[in-house]
Order: sequence, then structure tokens, then C-alpha cells
Amino acid sequence: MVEGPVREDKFSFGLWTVGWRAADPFGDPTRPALDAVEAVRRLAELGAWGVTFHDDDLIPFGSTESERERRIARFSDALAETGLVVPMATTNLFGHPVFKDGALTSNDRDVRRFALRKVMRNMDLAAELGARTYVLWGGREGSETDAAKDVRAAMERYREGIDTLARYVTEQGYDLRLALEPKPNEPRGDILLPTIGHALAFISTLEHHEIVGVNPEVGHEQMAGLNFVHGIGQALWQGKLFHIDLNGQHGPRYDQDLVFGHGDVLSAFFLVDLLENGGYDGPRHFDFKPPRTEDIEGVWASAEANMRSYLLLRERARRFRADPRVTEALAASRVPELARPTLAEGETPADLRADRDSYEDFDAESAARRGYAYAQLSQLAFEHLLGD
Ligand code: GLT
Ligand code: MN
Ligand code: MN
Repeated sequence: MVEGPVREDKFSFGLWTVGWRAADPFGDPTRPALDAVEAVRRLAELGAWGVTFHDDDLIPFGSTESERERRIARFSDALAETGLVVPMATTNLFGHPVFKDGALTSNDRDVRRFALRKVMRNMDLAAELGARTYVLWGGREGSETDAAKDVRAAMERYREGIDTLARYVTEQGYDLRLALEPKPNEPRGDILLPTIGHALAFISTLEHHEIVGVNPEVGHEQMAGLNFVHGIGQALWQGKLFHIDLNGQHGPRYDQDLVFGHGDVLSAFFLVDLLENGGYDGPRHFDFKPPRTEDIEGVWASAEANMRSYLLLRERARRFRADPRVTEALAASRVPELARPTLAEGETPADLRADRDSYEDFDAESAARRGYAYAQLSQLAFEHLLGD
């Protein structure tokens, strides 16, 4: 049994997750609309710490100014009543048909300008509500045919768009950082910035790169057959893990958005171990879809399941790290040795070249015979995961 969740765990949920009405490309919604105030209250009762939203989750597209204000006021009151915070906000740049060819990279310049304004408007609200991260998921930035998109021009417009928004944030004095969310495909046949690696490379080209990072989602990397833990490791190493979307996925197929851990559970174990020990102290944000089969009680059961899965994995990861057999196995596998620089302090390439031990007198055959003992180590992790 695990205790919690408590606010300090920093669990957050998108309004669009528990509020998903479960319409899919083949069927109608199976659940009624969920009021944002009700979502805030139930999430707080379950022990969540934060709630996140798209502009259109809170204020339907096309609402009048007075309707907008009314909805924001109700939402703010619910936050004050429950103590829930808004750590992150984002923009819906994919739902309305105007975005059918994308937003920041639509071929239509008017659409690109409209998209920037839509983001700016919600950034004002995000800052007002105290958010520290602004997510940009470019779900419609892409194409179905390579004839339609000049990718080099699209990247240029993407760069212009993100830099314009980063500049806006800076000039407004908002304490907000931008986090780009990669995804390989769906809803577009191919989406630009499909993986963490693409996004990191893109960010390095930005003028305002220091306030732009990534918001990787478990299932999105796994849809592309990639190792999520490795992607997160690299994002952390580059100081770019600004936010994270936790969920579950069974390998390359459509985006399942399952409950966290309910996919590749071994990867989820190593992910939690990395987040807990790798210097990440941001939100543990769940971007899942309560299954279409569930009624509203099932929605709350699945929301709770995300947090319980995380806590269980965290407890297993802690036991793994505290186990003396693991310390021994890590040493036998020479895992700590990787932290040691390959060159000695002050050693130059010329010094290395002159070091006979490293090459001329190196016994490659005997080094090749040394095993890495990963089998024992990996089984220890597996057994800790199963609670043994
Ligand atoms: C959409 C998408 C998610 C993104 C959200 C942010 S919207 O639900 O599937 O992965 O995180 O725009
Ligand atoms: Mn997501
Ligand atoms: Mn997803």
C-alpha cells in the first residue's frame, strides 16, 4: 500500500483529460460534458496539486467577452476554494477547422497571424493565473503529402512563431517558459518536430532559446518506437525538461493516452527512478484519456489510478536505490565509472596519443572478455518493480 497522493507530489491534470467526452473518429461521445469547476473540485479531493487547460477548454471558441470573463471568474473561484494551482496552460491550435493546415506553420499567413494572437491572449491569462510553463503542442503542424509543405520554409515560420511568442513573454515581463511538445503523427500524417531530439535541435536555433524547452509525452515517443527514458535523460542533460506529460502506450500504434504505467511498465519504472533522482522538480502532469468505456465514476477512478501508479513506482524505485545488492550490482556493472571523465584532468589529445597504455599496450582481447553483469542488475530492477 502507498500513502497519498499529497500536494507535495505535484500531480497535475489537464482539464481536457478528465473532461474528455470520449468521441473518437468512429463514434460519438459516451460521456456528458464536465464542468471545469466540478473537475477542479474532484481533482483537489483526489489529492492533485494542479490543473492545466487549453484556452478553449475553459472558454469555448467564439465566446463573447462577458462570457469569457464569467467563466474565468468561476474557475478562479474554484481554484481559490480548493487551493489547486495552475502550473501550466496551453492553446488549442488544432480543434477549429481554421487550423486544418496547422497554426504557426499553416501555408495561409492570415491563419499564422491569428494563431499567434490566440496564443498571446491565453498567455496573458496563464500569467494572470500564475502559470510558469506554457506548452505548445503543434498537432496540426505538418502534412499528409510532401508536395504541400516546404519543410525548410515551415521550420523558418515555426522559428519565427516561437521566437515571437518568447519575445512577447519577455516583453510583458511574464514569469513563463515555453515547452514544445513533440509527437510523430496523429492527427497529421506527419507532424513537424516529431521527437524530443528534433525539438531539442530546433530549440538550439532560436534567438530566445534559453526560455524554450520541451514537454515530452510518454506515448508520443513510444509511438515512434523510441526509448522515452533515454529521451528524458537527454532533455535533462541539456537542461530542457521544463514539463512532462505522463501516460501509457503499447508501442507503435495510435496515440492511446492510457493511464500512466499501463503500457510499458518497466520503462515507467525507470522513468520514475530518473525523474526522482535526476534533478527534475517540475509538475508530474498526467495527459491521459479515461477509456471510452467508462462513466463519470470510471473517469475519477482512472484519474486516481495515474497518481497511484506513480506513487507505487516511486516507492519501488526508492527501494531499488536503497538495496545494498543493487549498489553492489551497479558497481559490478561499472555504472558509476561512466561518470568519470575519459581523459585525465588537463590531459590533451596529444597526451592521449602518447599514452601507450591506452592503445599500443592495451589488451583489447582481455577487455573484450570482461562481462558487464547487466543481467543481474536488470533482474534486480525487475524484481523490485514487482515488489519482491
Ligand atoms: C492534445 C494532445 C496532447 C497535448 C495537449 C496540449 S492537447 O490532447 O493529445 O498530447 O499535450 O495541447
Ligand atoms: Mn500531451
Ligand atoms: Mn497523447
